[in-house]
Amino acid sequence: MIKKFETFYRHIIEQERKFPEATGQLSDLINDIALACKVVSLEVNRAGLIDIIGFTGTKNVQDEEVKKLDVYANEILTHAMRMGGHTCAVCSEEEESFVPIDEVYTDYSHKYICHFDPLDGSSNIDANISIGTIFSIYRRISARGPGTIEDCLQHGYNQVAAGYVVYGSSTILVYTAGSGVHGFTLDPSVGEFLLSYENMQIPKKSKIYSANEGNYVKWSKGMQNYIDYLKSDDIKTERPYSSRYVGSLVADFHRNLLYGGIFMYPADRKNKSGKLRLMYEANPLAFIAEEAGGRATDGKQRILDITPVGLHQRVPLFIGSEEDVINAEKFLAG
Ligand code: AHM
Ligand code: MG
Repeated sequence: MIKKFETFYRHIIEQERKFPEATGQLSDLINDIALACKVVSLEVNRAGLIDIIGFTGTKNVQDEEVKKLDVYANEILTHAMRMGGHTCAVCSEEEESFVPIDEVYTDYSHKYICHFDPLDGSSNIDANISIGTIFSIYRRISARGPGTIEDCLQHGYNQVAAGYVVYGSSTILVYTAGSGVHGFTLDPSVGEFLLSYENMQIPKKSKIYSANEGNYVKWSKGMQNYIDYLKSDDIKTERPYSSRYVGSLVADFHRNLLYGGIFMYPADRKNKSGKLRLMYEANPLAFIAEEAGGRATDGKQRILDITPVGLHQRVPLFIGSEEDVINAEKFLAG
C-alpha cells in the first residue's frame, strides 16, 4: 500500500483547517513540542556514546556539565514552551509545582497549559530500552497573566490535544487533537516526522496483557482472579493471553494500540492509588485510547472524568482494548 507522503506539521495544519475559528496556535504549539522531542530523541540516541546517563553534575569530555536525560528532557520541553508563546504554565512530573510563564517573547496569547512526563520509563534509560515523552494540552481558564493552579488542575475531558513520542527502534510520535489518532515516524536523515499511521484504531478485543506481575501478592483478590483467568486455557476466548511488559508505559501502550492489549497498573495493598500519575500519564493516554476506540478507567471510573486534586496525584490504570478493560472491571467488582 502506498502511504501518503505528509509531514507532521502539514498534517496538524490540515486538521486545524477543519475548524474555521481556529487560529493556528494549537498547531504551532504541538509543533514546538515535536521539535523539542526531536532534540530529546537525538540525545537519547547519543546517550550511550557520550556517557550522559546517570551522571548529573559530572563533566563530559568537553568539560561541560552533563545532565541526566530526564532532567535534560524536562528543560528542553519547558524552554520550548516558554519561548513558543502559546502556554501560560507548564506542569511536569519532574517539577514539584507548576511553572507559570509570564515572559512575553512573542505576540501570541499564551492561551494553553501543557503537562509533560518528559521521559517516561526512566528506569529503562541505562539499558537502551524504549522510553518516551508524554504530553497533554488544555485551554487556560484564567483570562490573562501567568497560569494558575486552577488552569493546571482540569478534568481530563477538557484536553484539547495529547500525545506521546516513543524513542525506540525508531522515534514515533502519536497524537490526537480530538479528530482521530495519528502516528508519525521520524526520518532522522531529513529531521521530519512523516505520517505512518492515519486514524489508528485499537482492536476491540486482544490477546495481550501488560502488568507488573511481581506485585501479584499485593493485589486485591479481584485483580488476582482476573490475571489467573487470562492465564488459563479456553479456546473460545483465545486464552491464555500473552504477557508483554516493557516497564515503560509509553512503549507498552504503543504496542497495545497497534496490536490490541490491556495495560494495567492497579492499586495494591501498599500503593492504594497505584503508581501512575493522573495528569502526566493516565489522562493523555486515556484521551488517545478513547479516540482510538479503546477504554481507560481506574477499574471503576472513566479516567477522563476523575476530578484532579493535585498535580502529582496517582491513579490505578486499566487501559487499552475496550472489551478487555470492561472484563477487568467485572473481575475487580468481584
Ligand atoms: P516514570 O515516569 O518515573 O518512568 O515511572 C512510570 C513507569 C511507567 O513507564 C511504567 O509503566 C511503570 O513506571 C513501571 O513501574 P514498575 O517498575 O513498578 O513496573
Ligand atoms: Mg512516567
